[in-house]
Amino acid sequence: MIIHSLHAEKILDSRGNWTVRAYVNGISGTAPSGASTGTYEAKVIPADRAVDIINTKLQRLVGENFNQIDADILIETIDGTDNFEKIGGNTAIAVSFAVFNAIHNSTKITKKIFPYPLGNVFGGGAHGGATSFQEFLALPTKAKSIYEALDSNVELHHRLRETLNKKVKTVGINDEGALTADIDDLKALDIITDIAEDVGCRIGLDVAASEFFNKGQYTYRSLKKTLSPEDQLDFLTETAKKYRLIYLEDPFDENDFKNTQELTKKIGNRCFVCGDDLFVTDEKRLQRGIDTKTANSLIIKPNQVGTVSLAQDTVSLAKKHDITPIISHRSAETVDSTISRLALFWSAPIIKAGVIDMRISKLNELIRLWNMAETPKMAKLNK
Ligand code: 2PG
Ligand code: MG
Repeated sequence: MIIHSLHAEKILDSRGNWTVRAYVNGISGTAPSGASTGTYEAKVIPADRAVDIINTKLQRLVGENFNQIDADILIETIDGTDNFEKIGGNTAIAVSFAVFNAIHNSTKITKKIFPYPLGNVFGGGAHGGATSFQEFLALPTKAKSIYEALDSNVELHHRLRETLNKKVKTVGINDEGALTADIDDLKALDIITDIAEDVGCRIGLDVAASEFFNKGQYTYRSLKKTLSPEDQLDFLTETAKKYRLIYLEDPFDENDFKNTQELTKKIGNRCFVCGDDLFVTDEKRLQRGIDTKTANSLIIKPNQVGTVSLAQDTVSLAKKHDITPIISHRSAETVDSTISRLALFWSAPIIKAGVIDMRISKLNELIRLWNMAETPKMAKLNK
């Protein structure tokens, strides 16, 4: 594809902060951003600067014939650092997404295997809410179609809202459209698990443990307890067993490969033990995880590494070693739905993309693709 035009503008994201939207040949890509960011993520620069860089430095892409990899390599070369220190990972991903969308704009998507939506129904931590666990996630493992899958997740969200409204004084909504209430982590699990079975969902958690790890201890505010890493290992092993958890993301601090490995040894045959802040979509960190058998799945957030191609390299490495790649949104989003198309392109079996409010842009894109596919099928989950 020849890039005839490239330009950018500053737009608002779901937290009301400015972000950057790039256009390649009139087709857009937008940078999302996180609240519980991993230390090793690509650097984020202010939206004004990102816009300026796209409209000046990155104009070197205009006039050339590109595939995704060559465009992404040129973006990396223009930056010239390891972590997009100069042009910003947000600048890079907006352009890289726009390139992807422009390339695939006119081609019919022929992929048939659809990812299960992993939906955040209740939350706390850095996204707002009383619990230390950041996300209580629904996975509609029994669904036979994307419609059934989304139906299960919204049903769980609706019933949970009703139940909480009856039981708790103040019920709210956080950054990702997940419900919040003044209950502790285990009470929340009790209530959610009761409903989940009824609607065909299994439950998972994004512990996002780095956010409440301080001076070598995990402090659970609502449960009023502080755990050593060894106690955290026991606590999560028991919790996974008691609530039949199918998914546990970032169970330990982002530098703790060892305890994550222990947990995977204990529950990895029946639960996705997943690295997000731990791997930050980075090929080298994932390789370290593979060498030490640290986790059996990882979160893929293209903006953590800055380009579609770098994220794709990590997806390929994961698949080669039977590590399940889970494509994910960020807590601050726009209506950009590139990750839904990427999940299909990469045949990822799971996509983490929210349940309600503006997150529906990703979910409704999955529906569009489902209806366009000739014989669509849900992916196989190996848990
Ligand atoms: C996460 C994400 C998305 P954030 O931790 O997995 O749910 O949150 O974008 O704030 O890092
Ligand atoms: Mg996470």
